Amino acid sequence: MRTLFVSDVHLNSARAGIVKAFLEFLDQKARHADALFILGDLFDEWLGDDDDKAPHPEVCDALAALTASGLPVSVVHGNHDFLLGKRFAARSGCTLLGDHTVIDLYGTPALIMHGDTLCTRDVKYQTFRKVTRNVLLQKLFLSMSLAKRAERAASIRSQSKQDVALKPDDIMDVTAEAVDAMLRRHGVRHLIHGHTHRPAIHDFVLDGERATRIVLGDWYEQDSVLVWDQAGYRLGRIADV
Ligand code: LP5
Ligand code: MN
Repeated sequence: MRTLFVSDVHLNSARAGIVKAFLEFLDQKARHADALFILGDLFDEWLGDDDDKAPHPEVCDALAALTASGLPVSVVHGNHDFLLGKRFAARSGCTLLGDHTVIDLYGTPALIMHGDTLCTRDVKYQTFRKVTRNVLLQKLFLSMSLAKRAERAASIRSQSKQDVALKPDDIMDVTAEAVDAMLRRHGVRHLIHGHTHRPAIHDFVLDGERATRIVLGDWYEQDSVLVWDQAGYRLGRIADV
């Protein structure tokens, strides 16, 4: 009886080792869980549900096999794969969640999200996010050929890379104000997210109550996973859980 969380796997054909590790995770550890939550950036690039470049078909098939076996898999959009849509959901059997969702973890309510909306000091990113989450602009983008979309995405990525190199590190982390406001708004004291690639468990006090923010790491080197069961939670690497 346990629920698993992963985030920022960033699957990409250039990272064969990570693809292999993730497929093994789906086929082994995940099979014995109650539920799996993928908190964004599962794919390093997803240019629409017709984006069938490797390793997308293989990963969708593995997710489909897992969900067909009865395991509920929920997926949150990340800033790299926010175009995951209905066809992906139908094909993989995964449930696409909204940006911020409260779930029940064996009696403890917890708010889950990708985490990018908490980085409120990264004003340039937040503007970029607003534009790219506009439904009409997304429709326009998706109406272009896949080749054209890939071209546009490459230029956005290169601009983003240049910007990230110049941004001070702390700007790209969450702000305490955004975290507090989010917990208050949803009336919970547990938050689980990824995005910042800074795995940690932060315990603090909010309005006189104990609160916890659990940050999942990425899969570049860490294959970070959070396990939650009736006894509590553990944040570690696949081999440890
Ligand atoms: O990638 P990472 O983790 O290093 O950096 C992120 C933020 N960057 C991004 C961009 C992604 O890397 C690439 C997304 C490609 C999407 C392709 C599909 C496009 C669909 C369009 C549909 C309408 O998320 C980075 C953060 C960092 O995390 C830390 O949180 O700082 O944010 C940026 O770098 C944003 C830049 O500062 C601004 C980018 C400007 C790009 C200009 C093009 C705008 C045109 C958009 C309209 C189509
Ligand atoms: Mn991200």
